Amino acid sequence: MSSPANADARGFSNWIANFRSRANAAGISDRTFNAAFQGAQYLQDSIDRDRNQSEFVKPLADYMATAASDDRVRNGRAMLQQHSRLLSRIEATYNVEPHVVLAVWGMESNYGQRRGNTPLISTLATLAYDGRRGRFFESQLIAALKILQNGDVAPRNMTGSWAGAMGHTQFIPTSYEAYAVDFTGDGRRDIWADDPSDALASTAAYFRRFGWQKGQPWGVEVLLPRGFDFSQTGRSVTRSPAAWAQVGVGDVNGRAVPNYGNASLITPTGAGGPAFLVFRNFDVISRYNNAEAYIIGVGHLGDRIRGMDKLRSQWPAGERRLRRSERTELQQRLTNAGFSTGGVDGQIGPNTRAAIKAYQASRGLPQDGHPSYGLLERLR
Ligand SMILES: [Ca+2]
Repeated sequence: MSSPANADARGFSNWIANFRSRANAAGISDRTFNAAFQGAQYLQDSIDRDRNQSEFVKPLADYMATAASDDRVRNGRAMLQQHSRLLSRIEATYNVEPHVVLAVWGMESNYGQRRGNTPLISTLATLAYDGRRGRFFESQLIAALKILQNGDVAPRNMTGSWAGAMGHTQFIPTSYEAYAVDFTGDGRRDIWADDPSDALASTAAYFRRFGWQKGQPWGVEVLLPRGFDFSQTGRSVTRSPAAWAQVGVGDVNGRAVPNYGNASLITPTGAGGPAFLVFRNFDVISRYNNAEAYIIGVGHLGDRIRGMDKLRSQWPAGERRLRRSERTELQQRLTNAGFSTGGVDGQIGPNTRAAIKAYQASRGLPQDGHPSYGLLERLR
């Protein structure tokens, strides 16, 4: 009898043979296809990691300690010196400041040290074959084949993460297709090379495309007055900084936040922990990765690189985020208790936050709308 692993490998070969006609239909030549799939392998590791990804529940305190560690800030400042000419040219071209580009670079690959060395075609083909998110990964695989066909990179140099993110700033192939640029002028958009020029310019191009506002912050840390009404928090409420100042929301020095446009007040760990007024550039970073922790990580790392202080408030220690099964349970229990979350899908969106706030109001709790473990226990 063959082992499950062998069965997977055999199924994988069959899948590649069937995929060829779909690739051809998308404009991929047999020549490109053969070169790309030479030596392609089924990568069990990518499957294992993909299945575990949704269980990423590290406390925000730990996540942020890594995202903007002293080492990463120091290295970012060194990179600012080392690549100052390149970063100035990128800023002049795309209106995105050096510290922003550096923060993405630092978060995505630790300034190019972890670009990912897994063969990309094998990774994407494995994840497309596996099927959990097969359609998504097949579209990424087609885009990757187009990149090879275009001659931007040789098959042996086309590597990436276990999930198919590529190069210094971890573009997925469809984003590369749409936004990568050739900043060095050699005719190739090479985000894999040791030289980070094309990768960093591509990131700036991406940010500009989604509306980056040069000279504006992503967000500003604020302090909240005693007895603050937390029902005003969350992305669904926007006001001018002056209006926020009227309800006692000011920066860490007690001053009104300058008018950078309308802002929402977010409290990522609920009533206990840092609070931020966030602006349009927060949304721009979210187009790169929509996880709130990631957006704040990039924003804060950039601020540190450009010389700003650490956050004034501490992230609460040890409060882990809810697993998917727990988020689903929370939604079910809220709905059962008469606070409809507008569906039970494990995704914490505006409807779930509104339901949490309504539940908190009914129990006399601070209405921070935060899906904490304590809240789940209270509902059990
Ligand atoms: Ca180039």
